[in-house]
Amino acid sequence: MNKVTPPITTPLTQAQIDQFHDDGFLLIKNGCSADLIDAYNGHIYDLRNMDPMPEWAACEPSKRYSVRLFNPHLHDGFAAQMMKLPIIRGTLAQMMGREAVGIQSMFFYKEPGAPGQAAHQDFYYIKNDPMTMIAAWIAMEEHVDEENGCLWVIPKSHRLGLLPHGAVKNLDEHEPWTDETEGIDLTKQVPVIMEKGDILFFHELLIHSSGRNRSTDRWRRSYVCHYIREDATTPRMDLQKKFMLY
Ligand SMILES: O=C(O)CCC(=O)C(=O)O
Repeated sequence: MNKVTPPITTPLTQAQIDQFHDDGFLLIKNGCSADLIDAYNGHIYDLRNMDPMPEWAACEPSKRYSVRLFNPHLHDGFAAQMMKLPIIRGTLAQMMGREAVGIQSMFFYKEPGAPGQAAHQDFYYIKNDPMTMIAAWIAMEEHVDEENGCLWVIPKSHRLGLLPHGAVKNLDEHEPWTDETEGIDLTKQVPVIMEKGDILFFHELLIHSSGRNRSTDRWRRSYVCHYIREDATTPRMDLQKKFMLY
């Protein structure tokens, strides 16, 4: 018997779809319930708190809550389910005009003091064809703001095309091992203040960054997944597995 495709939701109004294409990002308030976020946070904490840590999640024990967990959805059922939230599936299909598939996930703990990410465009790191990639960034804290290292974006910068990237300049704020977009006016960045369960969708060419977590007692956890249209491909060998969202 043929498998029936589960019905898909249409969470966005036409005005929201237009806003996403116009600005390069769209914030959905309360996209995920707080108790689901709490359960996922607890689960992810337990993974890195294990001794020994599972091989796929392992890092230097002193850095267990500063180093991001990379691609947990490939190893962990809870992480895979969080990549497939129905609101994300429906939103992406409306933005892309067709079903999306997940290709990458990252869980950021960003404990107090942890550095942020220098300004960049995701397409610089993850080429894909046709260019359809969108990120869904889920806030996993009560408050995500300038102090604990929220995301900053340059509205409409996705219209600039792919810009050159070079060495990170401000090592006080940002991890040194990434690259930074060059030749842009960073004063145009605006902070995206979020609350637990809010989901920010953003275009692969949107310039975005985050600062160091300068709070003394607040983490800045987030779960970020990257999606491409179901018919698109990426040459990245580590991201070949396409995760259906149903
Ligand atoms: O969450 C952050 O601090 C940065 C995330 C980011 O740059 C990304 O997902 O591409």
